[in-house]
Amino acid sequence: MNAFEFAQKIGSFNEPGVYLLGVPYDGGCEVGRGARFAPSALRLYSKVNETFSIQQNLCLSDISSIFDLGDIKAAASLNDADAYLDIKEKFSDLTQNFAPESHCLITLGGDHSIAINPLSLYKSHFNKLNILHLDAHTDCIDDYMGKPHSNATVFRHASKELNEDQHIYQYGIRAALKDEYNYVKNHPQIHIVESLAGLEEMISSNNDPWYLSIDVDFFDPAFVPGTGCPVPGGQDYNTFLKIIDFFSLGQIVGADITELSPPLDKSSISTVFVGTLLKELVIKLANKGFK
Ligand SMILES: [Mn+2]
Repeated sequence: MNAFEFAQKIGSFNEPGVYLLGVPYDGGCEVGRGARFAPSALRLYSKVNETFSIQQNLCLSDISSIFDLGDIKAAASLNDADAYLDIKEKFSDLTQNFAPESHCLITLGGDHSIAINPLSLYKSHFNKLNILHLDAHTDCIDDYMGKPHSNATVFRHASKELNEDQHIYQYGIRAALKDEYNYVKNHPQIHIVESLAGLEEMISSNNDPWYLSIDVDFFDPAFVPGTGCPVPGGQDYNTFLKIIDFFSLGQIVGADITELSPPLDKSSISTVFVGTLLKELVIKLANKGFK
């Protein structure tokens, strides 16, 4: 496995810093698979992408505290349901030494079902937590096509384990089933944010830690066609830059990026888009300094 060009290979949580972890699993995806190839495509793209961020005036190569944990893989012989559980167990083992004051984890899918692992980890470590979910979908279906653990159900599961000081804010939502949408609207701790100005207000007025969960179909298919469930009417790259700029340093404590599907990305533009987004996010999270 190639490591990210800008990261040091590492086997476990140790030194303070930002940690990248690939989860090449797309068994939670019923249509448009291929997200299992995203971690390796993003690592490969990091070899050619510029390491300097003009927006943040900082260079990845000047930051020493970025680590690549490699990938968590399920055994190839397992069916989807068993592979999902195998990954859950391996993620739990790997994060035994995760310390929220010293470590920041960015998990790279895979389909969005894998996000249940970092979401559970962060919910267990942060009594007060805001989860910003950027997605075209609410991912709150109860049981999708007979599959309880899929990319369409992950936030339904996550929403069941929230304490009263943990909230989910969803932005970019533009596709849902009626029942799913009603569930979200009636859940006291899931909030659909309607505008960018509203999101800015929400973030600037809430200093509790934020976790960022990104499905790349948040973006318009014109920009990111390489994803399993594209929905028209999405956001653009500059909106993402504005969103991360709403956060003060240290306010984002972890993130996941899911649903990039390289086999559906014929021109590679989606990998370029997500690889560049990842660079900005890593710089933003690493810039706070670690002790
Ligand atoms: Mn989605």
